[in-house]
Amino acid sequence: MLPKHKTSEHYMKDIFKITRLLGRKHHKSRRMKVLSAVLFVVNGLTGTIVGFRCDENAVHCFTSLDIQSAFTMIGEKDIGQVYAKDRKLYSINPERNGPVPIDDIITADGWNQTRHLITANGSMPGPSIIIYENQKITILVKNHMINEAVTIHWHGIDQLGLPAMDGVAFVSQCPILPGQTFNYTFQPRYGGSYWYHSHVGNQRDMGMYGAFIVLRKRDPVPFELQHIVQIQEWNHLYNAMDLLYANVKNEVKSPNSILINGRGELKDNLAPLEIFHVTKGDRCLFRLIGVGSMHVLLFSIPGLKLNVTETDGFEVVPTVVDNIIIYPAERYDFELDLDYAEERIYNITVSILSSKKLTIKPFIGLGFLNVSNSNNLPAKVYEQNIKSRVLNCPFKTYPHEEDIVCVPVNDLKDRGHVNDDKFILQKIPKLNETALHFLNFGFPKHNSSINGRIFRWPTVSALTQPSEVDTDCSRCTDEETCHCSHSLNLKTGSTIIMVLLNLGTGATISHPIHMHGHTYEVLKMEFPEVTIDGNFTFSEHIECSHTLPNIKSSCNNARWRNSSWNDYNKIPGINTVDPVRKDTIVVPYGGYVIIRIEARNPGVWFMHCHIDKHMVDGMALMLNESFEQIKVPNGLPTCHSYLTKMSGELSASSSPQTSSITGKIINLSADKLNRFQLARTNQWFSI
Ligand SMILES: [Cu+2]
Repeated sequence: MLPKHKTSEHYMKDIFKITRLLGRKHHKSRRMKVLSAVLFVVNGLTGTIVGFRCDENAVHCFTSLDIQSAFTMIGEKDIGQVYAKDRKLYSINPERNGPVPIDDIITADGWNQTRHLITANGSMPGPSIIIYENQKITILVKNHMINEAVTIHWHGIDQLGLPAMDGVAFVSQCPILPGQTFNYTFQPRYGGSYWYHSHVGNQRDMGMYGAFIVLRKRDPVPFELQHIVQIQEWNHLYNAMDLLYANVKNEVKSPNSILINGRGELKDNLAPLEIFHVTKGDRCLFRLIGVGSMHVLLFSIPGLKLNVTETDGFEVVPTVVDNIIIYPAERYDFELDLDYAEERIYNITVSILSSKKLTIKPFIGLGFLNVSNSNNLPAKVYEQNIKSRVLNCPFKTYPHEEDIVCVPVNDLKDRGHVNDDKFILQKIPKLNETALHFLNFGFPKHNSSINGRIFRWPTVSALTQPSEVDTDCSRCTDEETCHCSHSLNLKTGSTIIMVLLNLGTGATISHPIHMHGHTYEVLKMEFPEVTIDGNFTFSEHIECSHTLPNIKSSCNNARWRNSSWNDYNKIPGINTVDPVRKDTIVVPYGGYVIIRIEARNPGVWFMHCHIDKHMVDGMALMLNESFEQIKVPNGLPTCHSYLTKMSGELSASSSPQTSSITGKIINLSADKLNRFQLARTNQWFSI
């Protein structure tokens, strides 16, 4: 047992270690503030996310999400407007003495000016939804807003055979209008940490997100010892009008703060923070979810190592690191080995990294880990390591940081728990055919795009009204960009190799690329060479143009420089044995990622950068997969632009406001596939 007096001594060491590792430019007042912050937390602040948990023995569970406006820093009834002080909240109502309960108040960073949010069930994060593998779940999403349409996407769930449940407005469904309710019913097949969020505009940046956890009955850590950690940067401008105004004035500002489970602090305001409780002798699992809008975050618990066991719902060989770099939409599950923990409160820190070279800024995100030790267990001491291991760097070596060892995400290896057949649709036979696609994510000619195609959103649901979508991108050339509803046809049963690249004139920062409807195997990641001074040398494995050097080309039509690599098995460094699977991967600035899927999940699947602004501006496309085999629920509502003719294709009845997937399933014919591809003949779509 450690003598009690060591606790505070070690705590001070911890404070200074954080300062050394993450905040070299930190000044003394910040250190003192962190110390006082912890003292307030000892008084018993806590934070919980109330959610829905499906009974372990249930076959089909039901819950609902009420999408509604909400406001920060306002309590119910006589509480009214509140302000933060000493990690507590107080009402400005003079008749309310003393602190008010914090659980029902959305504090965000405790900024005294109320912000308008869009939430599920009035909380931020929204309620966590927790079910077991292969349980069916029905979630009624009711839109209670008066001004805005909404949809909910279940991020990371592949929606096998149920593409209409994917929740992308104008891709997999018509948006849910004010007053309407949509019935999402689906059956997640494999366990892991997922999340849900709005897929309309930038609503998720306004609070419309929550955790979606799929438990495995064989999971080694009991549910009661699992914790959800949702981290994000917070910007007081993150609503559509403020962002637009800031763009017009060309003054988009850096984030104001960082939130952990919806709680953070603005400068020195001592707003309530999140605290997690663990006990020595227990196993404990943390499900880290990047719910941010655009910034790259560095997560750590200084003094404790993170044993990463999963990413994006995929189990990996446990890998010990000190810090995790997390981009928007990624998930990393880790365990803490509490044998090494002392009985005390540890800081949980989150820093913002600059967008290109990931320069580490002083941490502004703070939460707490309270370790108790009721059985007086001793604490082991880690072997002394001078260098800090950082998971998920988008380069081989960290610029300007000699003490950091980069652990690329493809160093994570398949743990072998998952039978590959779980990931594919058994009903569709596998063909002995492979297609190769190069997709360049960037800003050629300053346009957010994929292969120079700036995504134009359909004005109907592409899944149900394919003939009304113009997918013609022929005005794009090898060097010129264009606007179009970019889609990529994937042949049923074929193997798809995608080279996701970030090269050419539009390569400026790394992008987290998310694919709906699949998780993909990460067969290879190629990073730029970086000198300690921060000079990048881009990969030359890819040829952007026959006539221009890569740095002068838009790189809209890339190919391997060595054509023998068209057979992906011949690419040096390819891993087809134990690759990690992801649904969101960082495509490194100056490099590329090779991924593989099998086209055996028919649907129209969105693929896009998960930096919201990049997606909204056009870095997105639709995967038009096995279209002739797509099944959609009978009676799924359709919608039309006012400029189009009625399609009438699926409208057997007048549009119901509630979809039902209990109706008979109908097949879209091959004829409609052709119309999807040939819809450009419709004059209304010519611009
Ligand atoms: Cu991006």
